[in-house]
Amino acid sequence: MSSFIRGVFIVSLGVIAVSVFSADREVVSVQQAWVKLAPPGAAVNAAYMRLQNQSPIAQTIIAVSADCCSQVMMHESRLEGDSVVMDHKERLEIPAQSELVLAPGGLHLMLMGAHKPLTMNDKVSFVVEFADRTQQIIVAPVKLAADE
Ligand SMILES: [Cu+2]
Repeated sequence: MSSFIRGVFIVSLGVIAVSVFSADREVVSVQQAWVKLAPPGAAVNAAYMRLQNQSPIAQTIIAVSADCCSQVMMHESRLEGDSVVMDHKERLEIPAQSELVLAPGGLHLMLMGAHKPLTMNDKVSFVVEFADRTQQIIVAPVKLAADE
């Protein structure tokens, strides 16, 4: 219960901050954002997207929150022997004038502690916080697979 309350509190703060800062930030454009529909009973969901940085300086994501869930972590999947393991990332860097791809089998956002199970076509609203303290909202639908 306490973690649920903390999650709501953080999201509220995020919304207030975004209304102040959103005009500053058109540096990163986001394409093909989606949240993978999880099997019934799953405790977590994963989100994927392409982040394009048109600016001449690298952009670094230091934290992400979402309205659906008490916590969002930045992860990278990799093979270790026959099993897939996930490394926790403290930050995600989008190189200058380049892009960072979050896709199944690699980098992803891990959504923990959903307030209710996510279902097809739900929209998840993320608040992404960058190292320069600006924030950006990303909205992603829940789907079975990425668009082709
Ligand atoms: Cu993960």
